[in-house]
Amino acid sequence: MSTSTNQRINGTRLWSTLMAMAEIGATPKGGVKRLTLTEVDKAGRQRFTEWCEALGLKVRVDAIGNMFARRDGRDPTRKPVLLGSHLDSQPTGGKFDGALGVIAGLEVMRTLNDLGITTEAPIELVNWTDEEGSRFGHSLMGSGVWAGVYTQDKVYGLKDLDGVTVGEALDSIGYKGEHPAKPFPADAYFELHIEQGPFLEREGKQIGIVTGAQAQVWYDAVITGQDAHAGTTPPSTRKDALVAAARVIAKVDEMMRARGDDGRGTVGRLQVFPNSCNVVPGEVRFSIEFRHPDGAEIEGIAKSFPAEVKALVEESGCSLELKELFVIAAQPFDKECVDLVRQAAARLGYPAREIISGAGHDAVYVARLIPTAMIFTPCKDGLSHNEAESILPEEAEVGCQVLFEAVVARANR
Ligand code: HGY
Ligand code: MN
Ligand code: MN
Ligand code: MN
Repeated sequence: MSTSTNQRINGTRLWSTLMAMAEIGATPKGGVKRLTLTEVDKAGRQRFTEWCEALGLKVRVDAIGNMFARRDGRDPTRKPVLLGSHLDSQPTGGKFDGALGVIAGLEVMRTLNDLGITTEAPIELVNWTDEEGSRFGHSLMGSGVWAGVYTQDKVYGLKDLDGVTVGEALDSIGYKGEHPAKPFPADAYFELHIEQGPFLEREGKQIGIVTGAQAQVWYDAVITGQDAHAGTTPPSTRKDALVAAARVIAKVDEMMRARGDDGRGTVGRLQVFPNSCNVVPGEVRFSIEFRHPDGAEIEGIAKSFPAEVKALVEESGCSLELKELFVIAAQPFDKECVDLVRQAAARLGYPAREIISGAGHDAVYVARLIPTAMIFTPCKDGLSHNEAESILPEEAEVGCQVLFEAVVARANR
């Protein structure tokens, strides 16, 4: 039984639930701060659990805090179709990055209940732990452990800037679940997400048929120079770690621009020590990340960048420790699942276009194990990882309707 287009999700309910989630960690500038594994994240998780259990979904939590809310199907031997995203946010995040995919998944479950539909295969709604990576420095953490990219022990030991480990944080909010954080048999995964870029809005498209995601490499850098008196230390004897870092930052920007419109190079986090006005900084710790749709570009950077940047830092009389945190290969999504998204958008008459994701998503790691596809909706001015992130209620509704059609078609095939 495939879904006919008269089975409509409830856009008003979807929007009010999105706004209810946005109240958890709401910031004065209209965004959210739901940093992973904090009390605010816990509040979002608890609200999510209440909503799922009110629908009769069975919620389980794995050892890394990933949450799975299961709706049984007619045939218990069928592998579940997964859908979802993440509820954690950036420190100055928007209301919709991640939350749209989780709350739209909830709306799919609510609509199936309203219509009294039991799909052939079970369906599981997922809230992945720490997609953003902004607290512990590893993005796609929960899906990465589930997909076997990271070991649970390695992730438990990751520390935030206050020295709190992931393991401690999971314990502190009571979300170190008893289920093993590893893959279980699943049929497919669908993730609805805002595009976080300008192309759908610019071209007047309502749906992005996401065919894959670009490659990335992330580094942690520590430059060591020498603390010195700002007034008495002449240029010839300075070992200024911040000047050396500035040269590295300029090089990252130059490497990005050398790759044209597809180039991406960012230093997003930087700490200066001792961070005192009249001390030449002796140490700087910062993040570096590069991305590109062509995996070979990232492989090239990963090969050549460490030696080039080491020489640059040494010219400033400082030393560099550069730690490659991870490389994410360019990830194509599953053709059959992508076609389900394409057919749903066409059936519903929504203008759509194929697109490669510039952002990383949990779907990137999940796609390594099971057939996966993503659905994008436009967002205003392509802005995200910014409190001003915004979408229209009808954009959320259109994305959710396509998600509903694709998931139900897959679960009933
Ligand atoms: O960085 C990313 O792409 C993700 O949105 N955290
Ligand atoms: Mn996201
Ligand atoms: Mn994000
Ligand atoms: Mn993301």
